[in-house]
Amino acid sequence: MAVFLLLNFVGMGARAEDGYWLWLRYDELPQEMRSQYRGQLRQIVLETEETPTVSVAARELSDGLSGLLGRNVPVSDEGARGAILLVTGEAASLYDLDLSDLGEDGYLLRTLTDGRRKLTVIAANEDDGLLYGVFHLLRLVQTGEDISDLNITSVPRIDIRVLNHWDNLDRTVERGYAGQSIWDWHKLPDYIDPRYTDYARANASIGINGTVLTNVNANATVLTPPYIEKVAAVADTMRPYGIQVYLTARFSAPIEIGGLETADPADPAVQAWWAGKADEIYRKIPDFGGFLVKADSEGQPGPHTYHRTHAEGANMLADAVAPHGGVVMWRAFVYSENNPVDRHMQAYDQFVPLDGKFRSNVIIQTKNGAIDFQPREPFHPLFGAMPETPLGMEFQITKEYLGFATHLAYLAPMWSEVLRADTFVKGEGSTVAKIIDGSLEGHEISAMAGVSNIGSDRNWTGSQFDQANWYAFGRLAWDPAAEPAEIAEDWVRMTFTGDDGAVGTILGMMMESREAVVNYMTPLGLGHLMGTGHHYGPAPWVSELGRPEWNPVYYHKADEDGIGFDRTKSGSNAVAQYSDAVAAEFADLEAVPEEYLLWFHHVSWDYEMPSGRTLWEELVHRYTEGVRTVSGWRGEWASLEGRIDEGRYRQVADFLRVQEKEARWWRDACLAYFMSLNGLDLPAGYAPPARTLDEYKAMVFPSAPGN
Ligand code: GCV
Repeated sequence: MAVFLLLNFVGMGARAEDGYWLWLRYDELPQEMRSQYRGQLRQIVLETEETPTVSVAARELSDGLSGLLGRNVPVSDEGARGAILLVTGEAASLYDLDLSDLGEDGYLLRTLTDGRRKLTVIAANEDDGLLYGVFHLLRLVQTGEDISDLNITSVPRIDIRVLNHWDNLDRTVERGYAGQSIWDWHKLPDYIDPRYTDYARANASIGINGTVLTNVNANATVLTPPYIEKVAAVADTMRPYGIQVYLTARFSAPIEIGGLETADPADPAVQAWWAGKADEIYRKIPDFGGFLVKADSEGQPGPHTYHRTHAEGANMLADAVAPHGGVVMWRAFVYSENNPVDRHMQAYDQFVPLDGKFRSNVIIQTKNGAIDFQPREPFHPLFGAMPETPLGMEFQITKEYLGFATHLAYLAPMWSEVLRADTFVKGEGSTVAKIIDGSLEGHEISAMAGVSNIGSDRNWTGSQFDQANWYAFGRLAWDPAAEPAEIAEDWVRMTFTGDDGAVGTILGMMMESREAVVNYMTPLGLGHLMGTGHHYGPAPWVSELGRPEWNPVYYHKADEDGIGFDRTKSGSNAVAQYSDAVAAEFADLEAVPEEYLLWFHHVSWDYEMPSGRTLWEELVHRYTEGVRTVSGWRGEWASLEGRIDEGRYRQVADFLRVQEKEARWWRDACLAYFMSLNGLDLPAGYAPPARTLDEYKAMVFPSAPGN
């Protein structure tokens, strides 16, 4: 019985290896790693006013280092040997530190020698910068880096680094695969789940400074007084960690909860209602960030009902929050069932004419691609097409289209691919990253949003590996030029193990993973072949849904002769929405990058690919490669048994088995379907689909998660 209780306690306990502690585990480092820090990192000295954020920073540093080094690293009064100084403002001049380029969130990490004393200094203009510097130092120690001669300056490229929770007030999460929403609205504001603090810690550790608590498919109830109290309680918990709270604003709220008959943004009563609502929110939450809005999109209300533009709608809300320093993030994810134009082109068509018409505190939040978070999409043509308007990036961390929680797909390479893409709008080097960070056009505000993958599952994200996507989002929002492999390596070392061999194996799997998913789901520029509604599994045959662009056949356009969406002049001409240089590349069948081939071209099955294979053979090859890669990981992961704690080892092993099964299902179902159209055989040596097309078509998943 005693043994059972003990085991049970360990299983449930705070330090059990179940993924709860994310990359902030702070377990004692092996002796050979610890020894290099001897003489350094002995105590923490505050050369700054002790605010709530500074207390958090000091506690985090003390707890973290004490755990990692296996000895107490206290906060003490005076800087003896081995001190870590937390320095802000005036005190920096004592050490000859120049903080002038650090802005609000940047920091310096320096090693200084003062007589016989070796000091490690973390300096910043503001407390939040100190906190970020603390987490950077902790990361260096966690990953065993040499810190004997630090000279690091780090300043975020993006101002607003924000998670978007698509969380509903009843705790369901749209496109959530990690259990219920962590926001327990029913018990707020009286019960503050300790998890909120751990959430805040994790976000602060990667530089995230904002959170939108509610779904963009919004519920006006969150703007009523009782809910504002609840939001204020969450904001109070987030504040010491430098995290501002934002809400989604339902455009029709003045009617639904305000008793007005209209939500027309030109109506003075509507404007007054929103201004009053903003005042009410800011009275309770003085640092409220502002509103995120999905309007006139997928059934959400918006200004079009009143024949007003997105700019008129956004500006009304912007005016309401402007006196308080708030912003409006207005989404560009719009398309209409009544518009026969290629869905790819509709956001550009609606927004480009509005360039220059938005208030200065409006950011147009734009998904990375023009369709919807597919495993691979070319960058959205809006990037570079609205020079007068700050454009924010929206990435999806939750893997709605990349295998939900069970598939390993490390997303930083995908995000990086988009951030590094060159729009050529101002000549070579006009990257998407420079548009987002405001440097290309000189904008004052910048934002990057990640649709959260967080839920109340013990491991937060539904799988161990999906934590890496949350982690990488924060690191890329801070520095869009950061290397995905370096981010991944830090994460692996902090999360799983510092054993170099194991790190190499895991890193290899992660870095292959996104491409593997592309291969077994949507190779060569295919997209949106997923099951209806829930988007689980393959359904390329679906053709009868009400709106044309809800049907996979709309996207692949496969028939007897060929496959792919012609977006050149002979088709929708979506390529024309890109700059001339990019349009010329995408429009040219010979020049278009292979990975976007079928995104922009309808190509015959016997088209000869650079590999020498026909298009059909290449497609079969890619689908098969995708499955083969996943099968390979199972063996690689098995080689880590005993080197990774049992709980997490087992869960990953099981999930890889699921992924292999589902990758095969994707391959087989897609190939069976395409063969039914083109009548071609599989090339020699490739296994036939395991089941008939009818069997794949008959599979239904009415209860798939996240829908
Ligand atoms: C929140 C896709 C998703 C929807 C999501 C929408 C959006 O269509 O499937 O669940 O709605 O994008 O981004 O608004």
